Amino acid sequence: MSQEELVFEESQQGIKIVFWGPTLAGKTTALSLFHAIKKKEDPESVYNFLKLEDKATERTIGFDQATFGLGTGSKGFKYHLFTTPGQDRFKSMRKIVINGLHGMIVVIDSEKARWEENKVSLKELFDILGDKLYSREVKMAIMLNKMDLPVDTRISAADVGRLMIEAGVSDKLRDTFASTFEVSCLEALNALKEAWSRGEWNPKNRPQPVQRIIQPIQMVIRDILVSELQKPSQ
Ligand SMILES: Nc1nc2c(ncn2[C@@H]2O[C@H](COP(=O)(O)OP(=O)(O)O)[C@@H](O)[C@H]2O)c(=O)[nH]1
Ligand SMILES: [Mg+2]
Repeated sequence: MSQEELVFEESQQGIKIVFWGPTLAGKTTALSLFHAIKKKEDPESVYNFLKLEDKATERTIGFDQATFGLGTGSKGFKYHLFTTPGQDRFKSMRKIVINGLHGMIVVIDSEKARWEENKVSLKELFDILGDKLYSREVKMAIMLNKMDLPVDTRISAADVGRLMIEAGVSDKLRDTFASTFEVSCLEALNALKEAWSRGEWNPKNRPQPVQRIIQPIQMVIRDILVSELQKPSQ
């Protein structure tokens, strides 16, 4: 099956959410974390997880894709999470991956040195999908990753508005910039490992860094479901 057919087929049922961002921003790590948590808490809700990377270099060679069920033992509703490959040469694949999406997690690399890469990535996103993001047909959350970096080498949520404006994004989405989720996949991974090695895990009281990764994803899922429910039935 070609990648195009796979992406198309997987998104036929349920909802589709895509992680977008420059290469090495942490998209694959965030999706892997989400997958690990679901597998721990509710293994029946995990359908599949496909990570396309070169094992030797750990570099992405395509997109990642994972499918989950909403609620346990549910017959029907599935949600599909995809990541886009960030490298220049994957521009056409990115367009294929975002085809038919309902929601978007925009991953920004908080490292100051990555400001330009973040800008280029945002510009491309809004060139392709700006109308649907402004009209909120596609739901969106912003994940500002790598907040574990030393303060003087990284930006914070307060800088995201400026980054967006520099990338040519209209401030129509000002409230979305303002609700940027500051996360650290690295801290989440450490917290997860530590809790699991102690044999302690309570889904109702997850470690803070882990909860921060889950929140934007849950928010986008909720926003999509609310708007799907409000649509007149066809
Ligand atoms: N310091 C730090 N590094 C991270 C964090 N999240 C991911 N990384 C690292 O950044 C690199 C790229 O991550 P990856 O998930 O493959 O990025 P992708 O290209 O966006 O899929 C890897 O070496 C990760 O270990 C984080 O929160 N903090
Ligand atoms: Mg990746």
